[in-house]
Amino acid sequence: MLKSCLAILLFVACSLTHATTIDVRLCIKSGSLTLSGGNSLEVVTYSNTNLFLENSALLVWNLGDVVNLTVVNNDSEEHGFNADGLVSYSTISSGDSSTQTINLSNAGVFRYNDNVNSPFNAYLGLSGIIHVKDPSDLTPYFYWDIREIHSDWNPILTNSGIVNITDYDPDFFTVNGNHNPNINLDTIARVTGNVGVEFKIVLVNNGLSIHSMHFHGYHLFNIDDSRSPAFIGREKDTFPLYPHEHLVLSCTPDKPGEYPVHDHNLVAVTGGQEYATGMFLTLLIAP
Ligand SMILES: [Cu+2]
Repeated sequence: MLKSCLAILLFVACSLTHATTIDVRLCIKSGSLTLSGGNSLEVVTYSNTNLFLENSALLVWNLGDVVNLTVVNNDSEEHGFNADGLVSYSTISSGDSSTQTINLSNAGVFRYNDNVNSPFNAYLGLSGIIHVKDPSDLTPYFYWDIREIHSDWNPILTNSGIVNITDYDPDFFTVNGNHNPNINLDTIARVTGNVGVEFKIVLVNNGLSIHSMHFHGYHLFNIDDSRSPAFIGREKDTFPLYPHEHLVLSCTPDKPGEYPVHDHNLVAVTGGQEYATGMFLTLLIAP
């Protein structure tokens, strides 16, 4: 009998000389993701609470800390856990768990995912964002975990069925498991700020398609790009993001206003063929 998973959320101030050790428990659970137009689909996610999460947990840890990460598999299939450059687990059987200790010696963004049955388990929701943050960085951060869903696939994949990657034709497009207009209620995603005050956005593409996020109103700087260091430093208003890659953008707004951000591939602004219930949100900048 597995004991229920505990929500462990620690905000710890740390100095460079005193590493803090934190215990984090991620539980693999399946459940229902609410989509636009009253639709819903079964997904599988990593939850850091005792509840099912519609989108895998955002993990923000401090540089220098030590994380004891326990992954509990409450699903009926075997799963794994992998974050390139950080940690990799061997397969975890249904009902089993596995713990590893991670020394956070490098700041940065890491995509985590279930590398079992790749890329389908990660597609089903078993993928997310780890941000190892330098505690001296006090910039407000926002996080966009972007992905698509091919609604025909989920009932097949969650019942151990097989799909053909060449049939991929996604019809729902989400940010943090959410969509326009509800996404603007997600304080992790929805940028709110002030003129002259820098903010940063971490973007991770946990889907299987390329997305290209287009910002109205402002130019942003690419300050971290997993695809190529050659892209870092560019100032632009549209940023392509390839599957399983990440970007970090910086912006210091020069004017107040509410400006849209959306995927320039306009099919991704839809949900169930309805416009504009996909990847569309706004930046709200006060004077
Ligand atoms: Cu536009």
